[in-house]
Amino acid sequence: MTIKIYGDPGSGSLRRVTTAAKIMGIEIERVNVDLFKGESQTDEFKSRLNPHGLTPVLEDGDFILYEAAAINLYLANKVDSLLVGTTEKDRFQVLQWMFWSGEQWRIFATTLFDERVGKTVMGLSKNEPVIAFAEGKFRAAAKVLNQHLEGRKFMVGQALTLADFDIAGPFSQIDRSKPPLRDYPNLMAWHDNLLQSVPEWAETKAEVDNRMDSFLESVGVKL
Ligand SMILES: N[C@@H](CCC(=O)N[C@@H](CS)C(=O)NCC(=O)O)C(=O)O
Repeated sequence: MTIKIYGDPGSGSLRRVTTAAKIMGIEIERVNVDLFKGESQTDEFKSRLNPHGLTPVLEDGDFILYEAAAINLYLANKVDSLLVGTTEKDRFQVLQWMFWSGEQWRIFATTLFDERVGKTVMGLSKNEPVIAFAEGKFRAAAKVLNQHLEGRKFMVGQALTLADFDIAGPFSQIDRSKPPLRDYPNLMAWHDNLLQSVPEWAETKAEVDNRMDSFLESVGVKL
């Protein structure tokens, strides 16, 4: 039975999974969830797939799993992928960055998305102190990442791992939610290298951009 992945093509979180699945050669069936129509917030979605009303969600037979990082580890485990790291130490460092990026990195990019994109689409006014707080936290984390990435092509070791996708997540909405990434040259160079050396990451960028830009145009929103 094919593994189903639920999500919206405009989602940077879904993109982390679809990119990794493609690289690992795992066939998935995409199930579209229109987040702008609130399709992840229905009672049916919450009771069957994710009580938090968030995507992506994996369905593998009767097994349901949410959180993109957990889904990627599950997929990697199925095929013994080296995307989890090549040595034991690398594998724990991959986990370190994956856990850290959920709590200390992407959360602030998500806040900037909610404030700058979500609220604009809904016609609500932005909370400037919240934006300033999120930007401050994001910058503190970006500074450390920028130092870590000096002279490196990948987050861990010498090869692409799941940590790269988790850290790269905020680049998905860079021109819309405007996280201050462009002030950190090593981060930008690392991400440019990902786009050039990992065609699957470039493909999913185009998918996110197309979905987001056409949606924003359809509702007359210019950011
Ligand atoms: N920590 C979660 C984040 C998931 C998340 O924020 N998903 C967003 C799309 S990128 C979503 O489904 N939002 C739906 C909503 O808020 O209604 C993960 O990494 O999977």
